[in-house]
Amino acid sequence: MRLPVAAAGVILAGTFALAAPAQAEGNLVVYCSPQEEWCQLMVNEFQKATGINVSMTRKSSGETFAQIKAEAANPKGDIWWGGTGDPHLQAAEEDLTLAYESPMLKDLNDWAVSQHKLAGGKTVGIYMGALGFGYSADVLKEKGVEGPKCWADLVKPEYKGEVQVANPNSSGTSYTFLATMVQILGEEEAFAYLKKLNENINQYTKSGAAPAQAASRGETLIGITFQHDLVSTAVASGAPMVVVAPCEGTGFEVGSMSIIKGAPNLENAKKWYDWALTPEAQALAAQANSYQLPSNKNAPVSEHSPKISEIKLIDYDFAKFGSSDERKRLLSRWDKEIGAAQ
Ligand code: S7P
Repeated sequence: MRLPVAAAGVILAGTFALAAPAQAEGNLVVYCSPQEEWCQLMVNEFQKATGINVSMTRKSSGETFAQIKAEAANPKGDIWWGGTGDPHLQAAEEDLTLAYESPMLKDLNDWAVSQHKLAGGKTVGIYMGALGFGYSADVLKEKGVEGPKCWADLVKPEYKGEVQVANPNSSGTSYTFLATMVQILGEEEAFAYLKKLNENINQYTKSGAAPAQAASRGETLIGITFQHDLVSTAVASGAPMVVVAPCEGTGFEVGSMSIIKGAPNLENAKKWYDWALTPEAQALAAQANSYQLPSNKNAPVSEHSPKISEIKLIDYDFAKFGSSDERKRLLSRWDKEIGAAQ
């Protein structure tokens, strides 16, 4: 998919107005894992709608999981909003988050409710997005190489030093990539592939979306990220990004939300949870240049959102790859065999 950048430059205006209560209604601490711009807009609109004073920290999915775990004896956060579903499932299994039945559940797509059921009610899907990779058509032309179409292409010698992806310890995107390759190729072949790919990698970044931004600036030819992050980059930078849905098929995330066990402001965490599942709150994504598929069936889908029905998705096994043992084991194998070779 090649983005019509001129058309993509228009960011949707707000489609609703939230009531603005006058008085302060207590506090809420949000740990936020999507892009900063979206986190900030959510916080501002929630504060306006409820009068609750929000303090927000933005960190990648793996980093947020590690923080919640480190704080378990004395929780400081109330709600973890966004980030890939696997570490939310791990948090549920490790009893770091709380079960909650929102009245909004009935309005959600099946894939969002499945996540809730899988975690015994301790997490819920808020958006969905497919993994892929992308490059700038201008940079490709300068380099004089063919554009890759498949995961298998990324290990070709012509892309030596030209591929960027995040570190799967900090980044949910990169863990999704690791789990996707294991599911497509089988574990042994996947690690052989990752070792070969390592020869073409110029940097393992901390944040999952960073390789898309680097590709738009020509700092790397290819960035492996979620496809919606490549779209956001194209819209923000105007670079002629080519978004690739890999020919073998690809994995996807169910971006999730969880209430932290021991939340100091539990009632306000539930208010955020219910509000974040409304069509109005989910419509804020496009205003913040974020193009995941929303989980509420009545939320608008941006014209810039990658068309999930046209992407060959694998049957991603969230129960297995979101389980504590499997995530720890795969990350530790990645550290030994790939990270250590850096
Ligand atoms: O940019 C949006 C997004 O890709 O960020 C979330 C997630 O935290 C990925 O970032 P990291 O790889 O840095 O953890 C995704 O859930 C979301 O779609």
